[in-house]
Amino acid sequence: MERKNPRVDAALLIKDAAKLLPSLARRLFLRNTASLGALVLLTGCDIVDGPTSERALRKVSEFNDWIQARLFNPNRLADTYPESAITRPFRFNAYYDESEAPDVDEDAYRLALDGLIGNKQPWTLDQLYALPQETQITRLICVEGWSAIGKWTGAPLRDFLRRVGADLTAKYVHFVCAEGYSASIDMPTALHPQTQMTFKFDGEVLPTKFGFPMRIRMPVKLGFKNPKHVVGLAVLNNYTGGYWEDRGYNWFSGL
Ligand SMILES: Nc1nc2c(c(=O)[nH]1)N[C@H]1C(S)=C(S)[C@@H](COP(=O)(O)O)O[C@H]1N2
Ligand SMILES: [Mo]
Repeated sequence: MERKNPRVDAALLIKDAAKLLPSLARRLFLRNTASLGALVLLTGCDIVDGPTSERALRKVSEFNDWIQARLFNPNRLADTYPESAITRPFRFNAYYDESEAPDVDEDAYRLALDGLIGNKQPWTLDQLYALPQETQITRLICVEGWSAIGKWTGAPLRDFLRRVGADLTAKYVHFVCAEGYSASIDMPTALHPQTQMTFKFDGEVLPTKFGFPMRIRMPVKLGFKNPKHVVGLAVLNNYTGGYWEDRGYNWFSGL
């Protein structure tokens, strides 16, 4: 939580969170069609018994993803903040303890490319560092109920995707992380101007806990869709899910 100006910040936080959370689609759905009958119709499932009701909920969640992907405005920017708004210390989060963050060897590091990409030559860290870079001060919002404003520097992912000859009409970009985490995003989000291959946090080389040597930072997605320690990137037309996506979080989870 920021301490500078709690009143103003609370208002901004609600605004940011409201944009990120899947509330709009859910509200529309609830207002217009929420009834047991509508749910049965929408999902094609009889939702009385346990396993079927789970399947029905999954269908609703897929419907939510589908609506949200269609509401996504690729030109709308997430809010940016002044240096004074940066949250220090910044919060660490992962499915493991901070001391277990993977130690990636920078000399051995290669970013592996796969799928619908013209030039699949792996990239060394020096090659990645040579890409034109930008800095953003934006808010990371975790689904667990906290958020923090940070400063990240790196190359816009869309520039990288163009450079390697990725098929920009493909549906998904999938990321693989050094310790086994993964996430996949829709192509419009991958091409969003604020979606970044990040090399620096708060002006310094990414510390281990925040994803050394490279993470993907996307202020238009919830925190869990911002993979750290990225070692592989694939451009795909088939849905692959991800670590939390496979455990029930909404796949789209974005603005
Ligand atoms: N490789 C990897 N990336 C990850 C995670 C993880 O467990 N492993 N956790 C995600 C979650 S849930 C959040 S909220 C953010 C936290 O990023 P931070 O440590 O920079 O705050 O990282 C995301 N990226
Ligand atoms: Mo998170």
